[in-house]
Amino acid sequence: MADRPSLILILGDQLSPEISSLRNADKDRDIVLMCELRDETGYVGHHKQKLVLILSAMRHFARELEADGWTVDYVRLIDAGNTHSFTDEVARALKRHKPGRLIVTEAGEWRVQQMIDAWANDLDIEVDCRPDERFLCSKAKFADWAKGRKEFRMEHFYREMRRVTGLLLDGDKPEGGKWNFDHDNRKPAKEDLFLPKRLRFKPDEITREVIALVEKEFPDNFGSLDNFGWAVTAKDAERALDDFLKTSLADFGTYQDAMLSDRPFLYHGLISPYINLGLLDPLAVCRAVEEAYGSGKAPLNAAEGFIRQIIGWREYVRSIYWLKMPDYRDRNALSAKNPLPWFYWSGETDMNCLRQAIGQTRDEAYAHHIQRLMVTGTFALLAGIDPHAVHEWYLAVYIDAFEWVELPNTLGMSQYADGGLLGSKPYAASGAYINRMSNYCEDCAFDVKARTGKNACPFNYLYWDFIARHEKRLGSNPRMRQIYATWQKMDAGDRKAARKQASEFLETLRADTQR
Ligand code: FAD
Ligand code: DLZ
Ligand code: SF4
Repeated sequence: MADRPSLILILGDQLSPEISSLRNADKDRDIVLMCELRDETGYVGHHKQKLVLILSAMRHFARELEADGWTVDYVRLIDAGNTHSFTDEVARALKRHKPGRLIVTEAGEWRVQQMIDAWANDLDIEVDCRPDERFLCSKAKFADWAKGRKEFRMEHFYREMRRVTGLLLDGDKPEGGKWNFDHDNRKPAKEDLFLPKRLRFKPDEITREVIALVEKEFPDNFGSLDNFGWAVTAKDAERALDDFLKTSLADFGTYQDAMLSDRPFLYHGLISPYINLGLLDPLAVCRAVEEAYGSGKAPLNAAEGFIRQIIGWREYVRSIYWLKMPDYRDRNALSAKNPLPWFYWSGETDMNCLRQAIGQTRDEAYAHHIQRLMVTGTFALLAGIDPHAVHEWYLAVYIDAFEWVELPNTLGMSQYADGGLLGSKPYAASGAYINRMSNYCEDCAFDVKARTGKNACPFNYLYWDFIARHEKRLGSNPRMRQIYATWQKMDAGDRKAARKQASEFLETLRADTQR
């Protein structure tokens, strides 16, 4: 067996020379397999920029491996004979190379892992499937942490991760005496705020070739390629990170939740696609942020807030995904059944907040967390949209979307479809929240202060309708008690008017699902 090569399969989101499947391999003997597949480009209608990023980053990574002495068997999307499935491409490669075994790092998505798990039996090959060590918390470690707990709370998990990594610790105490500095964050931003110009990358020859391929093969997919400026190599991803550390980290915390018209990036990192694809290492990113704090370049509220997103939220949602799949995907605790409105694809709506969030999603394949959670997410929650349709939309339209991270964020955090596993109450809010955190309402056809009436902000009456609709389920939630007390105290006529207007609005919305 020792003289036969190993076949090392690298998936499109495992683009790191440190990936566990390459460890202890023999460059002179073993073969790396990478394949561009229609099964993967088509399991949802990915945004065109996402397709370009992944295919171009795969091609660049293959070229880097070859330059480093590896033999790479790279199957392109339009190669003759491409079967377009991982299983069948592995089967074909087994015939070509007659390896002694197949090595692969576990898949990010449950769907792909199911395939890998069947290969030893179906393809009659020894399969060495290795843990994905880019994550700090293994599946087994999380299962241990979760055992016996009545409820999972991210904040407790996050403290554990701070201890494990040693990030922002002063001995065994949290730096600055507190684990969480969110109290200093979440400020709204003003239009005249100075915003740094963010580093974007001009497409090179490989990327231009992929852009032409995507325009030709996926002409009807959502999104525009005009602004494609994402890094497609680890080197450029590092430059993007440095740019963020220099220009934006210091203000990240303060304006983390703010939203401004036509300012899609504000002080955000813009690095999630790179971490998810393997172009940046999450722990190295956090160490760089810690170092920026240590050398006085960023305040603690920014550094702690940023690190929490990565070692806290990112690790936590991935762990929940693996603990609860596959039935997690089918949950629908609030029995939401309405179809996704057409304007989620067209951006054509008079509601300026949604027009802004969806418009920038089309143009940049990016919206920041609060836009995803409190604009497109909250609207879908209030309007009772089927969480599976919402999940498929988020999985398709964002540059960083992979099911392991997108599904818990969408289905759990944003749509409360897991019944409160991820968050202790739904992220339901009226227009007042958006008005406080953005300038969207200034240019809107609707009046954010009006609860009902012709020009009333739809978030307002939909909010009270949501509260009323789910009283049985949510009324006993201690975190919702105050809201239900307000609802009960409201004038009966006002309550009736809000519910009637919501019902009429939702009826119109249902008609706007197919064009
Ligand atoms: P920053 O705001 O600069 O945050 C820094 C980093 O923290 C991010 O790069 C990311 O790696 C991590 N992070 C922050 N929040 C989260 C979170 N809630 N879960 C996991 N990681 C987090 N993130 C994805 O990577 N892929 C997705 O498909 C995705 N889908 C989402 C869907 C919904 C409905 C919501 C509410 C959030 C989703 N997120 C997703 C989380 C978050 O919105 C993005 O990670 C973030 O907007 C990426 O932009 P950034 O790099 O500028 O992040
Ligand atoms: C998302 C994606 C896309 C669009 N295309 C490919 C591809 O052609 N080849 C590939 O190996 N991977 C691709 N991916 C990423 C996979 O879907 C990813 O590995 C799974 O989502 C598992 O995490
Ligand atoms: Fe959105 Fe309502 Fe504000 Fe218009 S008024 S931008 S619909 S929150």
